[in-house]
Amino acid sequence: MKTLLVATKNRGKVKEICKKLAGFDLEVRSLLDLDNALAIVEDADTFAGNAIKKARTVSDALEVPVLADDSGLEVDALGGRPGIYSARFGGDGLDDEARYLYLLEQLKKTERGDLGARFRCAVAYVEPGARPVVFDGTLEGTITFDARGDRGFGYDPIFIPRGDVRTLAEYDMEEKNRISHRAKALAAFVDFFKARQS
Ligand code: ITT
Repeated sequence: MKTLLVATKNRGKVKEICKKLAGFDLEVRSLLDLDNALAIVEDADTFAGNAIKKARTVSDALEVPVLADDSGLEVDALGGRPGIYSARFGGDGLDDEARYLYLLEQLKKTERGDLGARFRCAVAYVEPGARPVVFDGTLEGTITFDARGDRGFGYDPIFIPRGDVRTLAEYDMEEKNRISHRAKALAAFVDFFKARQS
């Protein structure tokens, strides 16, 4: 069985990616399984750029194929922030709840009624010596001040996918994995991967 290394330390991402790639003849590993502390500098100004940096850094260091995910939440009333800064919004050292509460505080300050938002995900796949391939996914929705749900991770408790009344944190993983930004990007990766193997 082939091993696919995913260049992430985010446990929420690892769970969703493993589930999405289950049934494939692949052993999925993440940076959480390695002792190797690789320094990855995420200084690109797009999701795709950062996903490529993560995948390329790890693939070059370990000389294996690597998948990476860069993702985040864009809030219209905040001019698209936090976007690529989603993991660090409000500063280091905040947990997920403190971070989404910080976002809600920023949103209150704008005094705009616009609650439109979207999750974005770029998945990059890099093989040693090959050019990176990138797949994108988006999930449109709105922000709610009534945070609820205890599944998922990150900003899920304050995000309501378009056409629903539940937050993403009220979805079980299978359901989130059918509609999410990450699921869409991974589905495109799976198509690419399958086509290459046949
Ligand atoms: P790695 O770089 O190790 O993969 P990270 O969490 O730092 O982990 P990113 O730089 O891509 O990853 O930041 C993504 C952030 O966007 C993540 O920490 C969450 O705050 C948010 N996010 C992304 N996808 C999400 C999802 O499906 N649900 C909720 N929040 C999400």
